[in-house]
Amino acid sequence: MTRRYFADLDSYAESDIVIVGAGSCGLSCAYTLGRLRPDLKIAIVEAGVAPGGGAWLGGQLFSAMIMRKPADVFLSDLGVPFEDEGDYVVVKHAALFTSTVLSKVLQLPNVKLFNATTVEDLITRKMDNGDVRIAGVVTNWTLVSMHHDDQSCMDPNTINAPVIISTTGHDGPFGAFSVKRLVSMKQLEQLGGMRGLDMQLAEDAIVKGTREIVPGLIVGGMELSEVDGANRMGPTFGAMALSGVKAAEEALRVYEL
Ligand code: AHZ
Repeated sequence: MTRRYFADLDSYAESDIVIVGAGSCGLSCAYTLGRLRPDLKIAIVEAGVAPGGGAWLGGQLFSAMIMRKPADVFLSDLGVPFEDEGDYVVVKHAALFTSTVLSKVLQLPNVKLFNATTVEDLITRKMDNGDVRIAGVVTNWTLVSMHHDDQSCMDPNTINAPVIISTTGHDGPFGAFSVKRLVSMKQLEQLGGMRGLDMQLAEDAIVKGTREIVPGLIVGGMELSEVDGANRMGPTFGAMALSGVKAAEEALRVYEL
């Protein structure tokens, strides 16, 4: 186990793409990218021990998962059964979605999930025009990250990659990590701040808004609502899957991978 883990850490220290956060958006992104491009080395860094983020349960602690169309296309591709309710579809238990996308992602030979690992910082490089680009992530085991206040200088690790896709969810104890860091490193003036729940507006805003925010960093899922001041959508997950697909497509397009 030790040899394999450290061989992976060594191999993925230089990755093609790093996805930060293994919630519904990050996992959908990894599934899309990993299958489209088996030649790319993709690292997923997830702070939690259990990958899946907020998607293990449907909204409000109920079990079913609602996905508005056209996310049904993604479910069909994934092989997750659903009931068709017209404008939206229902997966009978959210854990069916999360466990299926996880099992598919984890079987991809070019994807490595580093769970219980937190992204603590972003690596920056100065470009020829003087602007900054994001060129990697600084990581630490989550238990170590949680003790920076009472143990000094526990050195972190790094993963270099030309493309970082951040999907760390909306602000909270862990969330919106990369975009908050962009503000404190003066690469973004300020965050828009996630707005109240509006299902109609929220999903379109997140999918359409999924994009490169600063050179080297694409943001998707609910983390984006903190940048754009978009509404939250509450217990629907279609936009998370489709934002993940869009983040994957953006990565391949912007970086001509
Ligand atoms: O543990 C976090 C979660 O699994 C992980 N994460 C956060 N900060 C991290 C860091 N390093 C590594 N610094 C980190 N991992 O990111 C994952 C985010 O998953 P999520 O399910 O919260 O985000 P998502 O955007 O994929 O899906 C959000 C779904 C919605 S919508 C909504 C609402 O409208 O109220 N609420 C949720 C949870």
